[in-house]
Amino acid sequence: MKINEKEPYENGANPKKEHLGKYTTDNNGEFMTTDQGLKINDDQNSLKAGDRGPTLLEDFILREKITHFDHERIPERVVHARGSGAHGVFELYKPMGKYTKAKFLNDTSIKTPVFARFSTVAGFRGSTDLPRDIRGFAVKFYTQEGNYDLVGNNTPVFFIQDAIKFPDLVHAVKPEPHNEIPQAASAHDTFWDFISLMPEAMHNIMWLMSDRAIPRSLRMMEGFGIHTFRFINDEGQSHFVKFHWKPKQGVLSLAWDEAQRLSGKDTDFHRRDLWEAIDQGHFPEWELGVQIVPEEDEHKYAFDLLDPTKIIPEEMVPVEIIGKMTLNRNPDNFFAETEQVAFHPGHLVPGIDFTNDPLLQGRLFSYTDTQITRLGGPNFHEIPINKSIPEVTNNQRDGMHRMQINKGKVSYNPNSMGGGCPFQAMIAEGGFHSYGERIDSVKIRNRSKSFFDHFSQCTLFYNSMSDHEKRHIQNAFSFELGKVKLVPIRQRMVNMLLEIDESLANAVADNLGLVPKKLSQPITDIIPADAKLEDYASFSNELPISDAPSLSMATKLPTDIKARRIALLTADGVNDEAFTKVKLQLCDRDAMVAVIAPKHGFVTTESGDQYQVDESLLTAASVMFDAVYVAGGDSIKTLSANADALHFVAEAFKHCKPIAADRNGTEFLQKALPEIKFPADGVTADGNLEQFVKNIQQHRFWERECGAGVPA
Ligand code: HDE
Repeated sequence: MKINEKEPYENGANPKKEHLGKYTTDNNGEFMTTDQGLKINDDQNSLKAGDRGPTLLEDFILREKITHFDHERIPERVVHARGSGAHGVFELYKPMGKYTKAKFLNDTSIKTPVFARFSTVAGFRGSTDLPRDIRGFAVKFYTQEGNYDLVGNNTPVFFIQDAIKFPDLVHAVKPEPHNEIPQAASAHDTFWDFISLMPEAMHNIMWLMSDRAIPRSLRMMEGFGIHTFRFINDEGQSHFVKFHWKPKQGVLSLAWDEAQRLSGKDTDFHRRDLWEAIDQGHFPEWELGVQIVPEEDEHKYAFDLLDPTKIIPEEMVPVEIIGKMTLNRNPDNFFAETEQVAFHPGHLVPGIDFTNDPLLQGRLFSYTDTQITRLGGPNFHEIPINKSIPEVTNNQRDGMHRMQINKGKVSYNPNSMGGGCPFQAMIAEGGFHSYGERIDSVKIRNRSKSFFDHFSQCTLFYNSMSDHEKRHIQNAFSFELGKVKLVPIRQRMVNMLLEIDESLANAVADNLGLVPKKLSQPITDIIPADAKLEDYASFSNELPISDAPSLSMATKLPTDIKARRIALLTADGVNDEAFTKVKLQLCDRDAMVAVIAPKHGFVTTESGDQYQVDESLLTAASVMFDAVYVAGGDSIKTLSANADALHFVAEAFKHCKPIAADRNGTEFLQKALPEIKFPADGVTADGNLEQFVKNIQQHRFWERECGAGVPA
């Protein structure tokens, strides 16, 4: 039996857990002991000289407990500190042997266990889930050939082209060093100062200013490997490959105002959403896609495949779907698993290899290096969440926190005393062999001219947006730059936008009270001293397409309402059908319906039946839900007199959410939204449940933003 086939997720059997063996414990039925295994008789009182006397230094139980507590924290990740993880499984749809010999991409009967960690980039570990930020999308595949990590983001490009700029980028976006403000936000001077001098960042900045950077849920994001990698087949032939994760849940966003409010109302909104969806059996799924480019086409495109600030538009090279990841188990312990998991783009298996992307090359150094500080030494691969399925057998020895007890005298190679073990594996036996790329060049600190076009793909991205997405990008730039104090930085940014799209530059400049100016010459600080300015100035890529629908989120709506959150607004006297029909039918479609009422406890219907309240108007807010249903009845009198209830609906309307009411529920809507004429887009006033469901699938009615607006 193939080891990966011992499926973790059926019948409660879990090879990862078996593999964790004695490390997992739930304390059930056990005596409390010290770290030395001594049974503890009193864990409530320290040892003192007399009832009221001083505590004695002798109290080793107290000292051990406090000492351990004192050292409970480890350094958080330098970036991507705030994260949420889940276990799952990867299943292959079709063998990919033509391109790669990786075993987990060849045998459709293998189910590969995975652990995924999603993260924000800039904020500290305890920061909000809801900043405008890129999200990390890292997946560890526990394959039979060792761990393979696909450490990507939810945008397909990155801010910089060369690893040497990464510390600068991160210093610029993190809270400013003198006062550590602002937390988890790019809307401040140092970030935009840096960006305004780094035109290569503009493509990822366009994604960052788009709705992609305020996802509705971690379950509703696409993921991208960003760099071009290589697939290597059994013949040693290489193909370039880009990786994509496509969520089955659709690709959806929040409204920016909503994200900011959620940061206060439920700062763990994304973490909770992922946890509850998995907990309730609504397992999120992503399909894995690949874009494959034959080796001989390396120079065919108007952009460089090694440049991580560029995409290969799907309209030029389609994404081939090859498998599916399902996240189906929450971690048992956040620290042990989500916090201690150590990803690394250099964790490879035979059949996958690197390219010379200079950003990727730098990453290959960084990840192990950072784990040594973060996880306290070189043995972090022994932490259960990081352990590979194949046993680790090599001559690495000792170091902090070594768990493995290596037997025998021999810890070197070659040896005769250990019978030559452990053996090196031939390629045919699964030994990893780097792709033999020919390299014949001079050493040089330079950037290829093929990396110099920074704006064509920004324009492509902007052109591909729907109207509301363009509007949101304009607003996001206006917000972020509006928070910048130094006017010359704002000016440099709107000048840069003029290189992308005139209407975008004008809209943002207008909001900032500025006029965009044509760049008189390219921004020179990234041009190497010996480069000719004319070469740089004239370098512009002609893309064969002027818009790419695949870039717009508007084309990626879900086809169901699975795990979407619906608020059922009620009070005593509500009609019975709210529960016997509305709630039931929505739950039948796997929606997550919460009963909201002025108070906790129970709500009594017209007929006198009682139903449990999930949240009161004090603890719930409309920003925690995708849609609101106001059920009619006598309850409407109570709700109409309740300012929180009126605000709940007005705010949902402001954030363009579907709203439905039945019977006299409409009167309540009218009171909450006196300026709005019903019927309005996305508002179902006649209790038509089918229409409400369709509206939830559509997610938001963004055109409402163009109306008068509501004071919520
Ligand atoms: Fe990372 N990155 N990164 N990064 N990165 C880290 O590693 C780094 C880059 C990404 O959930 C760190 O374990 C450098 C691109 C994710 O644990 C660190 C460069 C992409 C995560 C590091 C990059 C990523 C990290 C911090 C430029 C998308 C979180 C803690 C050369 C393809 C993984 C850690 C998790 C984490 C370095 C650029 C994705 C410091 C030097 C491009 C998803 O090693």
